[in-house]
Amino acid sequence: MEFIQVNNQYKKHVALINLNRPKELNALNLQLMGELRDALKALDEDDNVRVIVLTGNEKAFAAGADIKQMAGKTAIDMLNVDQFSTWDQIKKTKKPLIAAVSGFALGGGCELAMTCDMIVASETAKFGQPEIKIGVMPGAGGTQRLTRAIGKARAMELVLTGKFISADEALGYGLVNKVVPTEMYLEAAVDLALEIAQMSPVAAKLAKESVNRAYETHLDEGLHFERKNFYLAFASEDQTEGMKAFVEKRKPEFTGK
Ligand code: CO8
Repeated sequence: MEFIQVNNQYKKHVALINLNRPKELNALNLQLMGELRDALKALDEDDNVRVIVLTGNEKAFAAGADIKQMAGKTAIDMLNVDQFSTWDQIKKTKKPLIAAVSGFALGGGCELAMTCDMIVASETAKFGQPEIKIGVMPGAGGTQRLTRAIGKARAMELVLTGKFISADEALGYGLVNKVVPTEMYLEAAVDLALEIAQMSPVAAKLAKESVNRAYETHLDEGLHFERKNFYLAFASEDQTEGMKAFVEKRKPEFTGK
């Protein structure tokens, strides 16, 4: 892997992926996205990993798709490269995925953070969809996920002006889960991951899938989907263990079975 670093045993049951193109502010070129897709797939299949944290560096989570790589492309080049199949694959990650964001999360970088399940931000984080300033528009979910996350009026303003919002504004808008001092953003994201990693991995996957379903369907269908996953949880040893441990007044030992 040239543009990312992967640690599948960063902390107990928590894996860490670092975007690693610091000179280019982690601009998301095709190779980086391919590496990220492959790493997430491998971590999703790794039984020891229960939660994944994705981060950049203090200055940038990612400043967007690689503009230099896209600059000379035609519509047909873009169609043929089909970079969004990589994004579709990333979206299929079953385990909880937390973005630890500091500095710039712009364009595709903001879209990547929003593809994660939760965002922990440093107080210096900046979010935005500035594609309009370079004559295009968001293409990896920005118009859809941002609108769902912060509402039409605010999303429209960010997408049409390209302006950035601060971490505190993002918190107020409901885009991020928490804002912490810069020196703590990774630790805070990992703490959240460790908390989730103590839960049943089976239940976590089913619950993640169900929450995401709320964005893709109407209420009746979503409730139906939730119910099926709720029943499915009862097929796990973790359900037996979790409820038994409650009755016996002890901490459950979840195995992911
Ligand atoms: N692509 C390529 N290179 C970049 C990018 C980028 N998105 N962002 C920064 N860089 C490079 C700069 O060119 C510069 O390189 P060099 O030193 O060789 O000139 C280096 O990173 C450092 O950048 P700056 O000198 O510009 O740093 P500043 O601190 O002055 O400015 C900014 C930081 C404000 C973040 C500025 O770099 C900037 O505006 N970057 C572009 C932000 C942007 O427009 N992002 C959206 C890109 S389009 C997009 O994301 C479409 C998504 C849909 C498809 C998704 C598929 C992956």
